[in-house]
Amino acid sequence: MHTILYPTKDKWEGITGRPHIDASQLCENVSAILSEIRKRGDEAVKEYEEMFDGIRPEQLAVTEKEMAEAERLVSPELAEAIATAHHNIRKFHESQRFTGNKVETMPGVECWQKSVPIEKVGLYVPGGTAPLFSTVLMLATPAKIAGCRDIIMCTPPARDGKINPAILVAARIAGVSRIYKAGGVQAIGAMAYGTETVPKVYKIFGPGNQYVMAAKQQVGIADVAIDMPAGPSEVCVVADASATPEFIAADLLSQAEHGTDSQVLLITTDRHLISNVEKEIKQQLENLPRKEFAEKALDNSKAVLVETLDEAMELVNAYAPEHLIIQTENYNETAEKVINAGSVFLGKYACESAGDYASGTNHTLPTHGYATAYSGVNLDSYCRKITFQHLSEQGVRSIGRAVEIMAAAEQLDGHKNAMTVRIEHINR
Ligand code: HSO
Ligand code: ZN
Repeated sequence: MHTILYPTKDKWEGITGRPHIDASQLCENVSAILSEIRKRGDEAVKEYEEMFDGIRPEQLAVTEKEMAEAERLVSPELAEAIATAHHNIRKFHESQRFTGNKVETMPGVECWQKSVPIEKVGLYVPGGTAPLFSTVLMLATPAKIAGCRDIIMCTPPARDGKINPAILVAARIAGVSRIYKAGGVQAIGAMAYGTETVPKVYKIFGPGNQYVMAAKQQVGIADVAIDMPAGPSEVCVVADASATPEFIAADLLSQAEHGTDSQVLLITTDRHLISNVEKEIKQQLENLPRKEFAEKALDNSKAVLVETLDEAMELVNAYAPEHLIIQTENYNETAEKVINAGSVFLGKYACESAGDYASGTNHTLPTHGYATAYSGVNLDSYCRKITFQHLSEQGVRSIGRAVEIMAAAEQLDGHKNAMTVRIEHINR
């Protein structure tokens, strides 16, 4: 970790900036693959599977037999842990249900919103160095609660043609309707356009590498909605002298082990804490199987010493971290200053892992500074708010004149007339 002591504000950009992702070369490759999927459907998906995942799936859809086999392969202990996590994720996302009120804006003019689920959603779950079946729960559980009719999922098979059994078990528990063996750009294309086997969806969710992201962005222009843009995962820890270095080191490492491009930032008011955390990191790294990833990520990470917690929080808000852990004596007070963050963890016991897996909050969150404008995935991500209105005769009397005058001023006589014929009707 690089230590930065009392940086002045003109140095902040160097701390908050993310590495620039050059997507131009990548975009061409991605759009070439997408257009093949659009043209040739299943056949193209299978070809790219063979090219990129080293296996040509005989059929894309996961069978009932494969689901049953997965259930046998997952240990009862793991199945129970998944059930615990699912219980909490469901409980928290159920509490997000929307109840719209009818509002009478003027006598006889009633307006209201109704939350209606998106009928067809597509979830993407990456394979990669560690198959993250927890992401299945995070994406599918709220989709099910929202009432989405078709919840499909794409995930790449391993070289033996199989999908990690925990991914399949999590999908079953969370209520995924259909699973397909496809990864990368080809999976995104299949869900965006539809193929003979994979149905077209209206919105695509889920993380992925740069190619998956680029694909989501491209299909997101005209073909489907997407959850959010994304970059590498990141955590920011704010701590004062009351914090426990052992916990902070563990939190930073838990993020760093995700991948070499993970972002880790420690902001503190206590100079000693930095060296103590560094000592702890060294020790804990020794026993970390994913040490190599973590070390590389830490090479690009920073520990920043600031004067006050207010200044710390200003820097946090400028950075807009995906995850923010606050380990200060008065963490509730510190937390009141949060403006830009994806998900916030308070006190010394709320580690990011709690939210990554089992507390109930969602772990699909805005990265790369998008926390300035985006929320993480939640129940609303799977719904649209449709507005309704009703006007009585009295309602026409209430706003009819205003509508006529505004329409005339916009020189839209057709608009004006739609109200005028009604005013005349009720005056007849
Ligand atoms: N920290 C990741 C989610 C995750 N961690 C899944 C472990 N498994 C992004 O929020
Ligand atoms: Zn994680």
